[in-house]
Amino acid sequence: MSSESLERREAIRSSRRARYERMVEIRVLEDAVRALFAEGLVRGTTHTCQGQEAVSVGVAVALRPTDTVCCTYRGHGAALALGLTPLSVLGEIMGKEVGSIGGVGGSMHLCDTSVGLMPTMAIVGAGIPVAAGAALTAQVRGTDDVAASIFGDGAANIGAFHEGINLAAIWKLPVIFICENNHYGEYSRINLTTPIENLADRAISFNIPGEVVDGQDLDLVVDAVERAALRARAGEGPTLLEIKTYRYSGHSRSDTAAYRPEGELDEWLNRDPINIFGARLVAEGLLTEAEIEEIAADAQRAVDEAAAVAQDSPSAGIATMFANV
Ligand SMILES: Cc1ncc(C[n+]2csc(CCOP(=O)(O)OP(=O)(O)O)c2C)c(N)n1
Ligand SMILES: [Mg+2]
Repeated sequence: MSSESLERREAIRSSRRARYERMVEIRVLEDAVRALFAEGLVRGTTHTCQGQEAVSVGVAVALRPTDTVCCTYRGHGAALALGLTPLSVLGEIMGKEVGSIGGVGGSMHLCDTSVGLMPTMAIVGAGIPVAAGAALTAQVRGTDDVAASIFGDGAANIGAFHEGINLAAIWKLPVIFICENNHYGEYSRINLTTPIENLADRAISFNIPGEVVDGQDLDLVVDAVERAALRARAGEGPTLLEIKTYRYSGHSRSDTAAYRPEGELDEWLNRDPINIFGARLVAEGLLTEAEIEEIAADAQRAVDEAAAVAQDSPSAGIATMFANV
């Protein structure tokens, strides 16, 4: 699994077409997760990231596999982008032995350290101090690796956000704080919970750079994360990136997101990250319209196949539960 994850990671680092394919794969897999959940094949709860694919892929392109990434329970996209296969992700989500950690973690705890993915976390903001810790490791060991924490807009109102960033700023830790602002924390729109327009402005209070990034444009996400990584590798300390995006689905499970203002979803669908990047690759002569169709069909086939294999695989047994204790 590890070498396959690394190969998949290398693919998006070196090829723009592969970046497009990976975003499509994420979209198709997330749609499949919702369907599998509805069929009762995913237990507990699950949080999907349709609409936010450019953030996941952008971060994975800009970082190296030796860098550390912490992310949230909405982490299927980040895991696929970093290199995990559809089978290891779907297997984990379905609680199967073929999953990335043998099915004991499920949807909210994907992990593959061969590509730098720490166990994803269900506690809002929890990855922020952990990423600062991973960055401290790199600093103490004298490597030029960096750490990144991907967290939501809601996490910017959590104590760990302030503690983690403050510590990283004062010690100039090589870490990138990536706030994936999808405009909602559970069922509340950001304007109802947060009194400022741009969360990146909070960087001022830590005396670090803060930048608002258009999360619907993959190339802009890659550029911003690359710049922050360069800064961190050069010993200049952390950066706060606020990547503005939108989650097309509800918060979790069967949430239909009826609380959204009318027309808001359509506005964001008009700037879909997959369509924007696909059109750019067509304009660059790297893709044809026919290939766009083929890529969608191939992704659907691969995800359906992975789902079928996962479904036929054994569930995590009692022994697995104690294996890493
Ligand atoms: C410390 C903590 N408080 C509350 C919760 C319940 N909770 C789960 S998800 C969530 C919303 C977080 O929103 P955001 O950070 O914007 O991430 P998103 O779900 O939009 O990706 C909350 C409040 C939690 N898991 N952890
Ligand atoms: Mg949010």
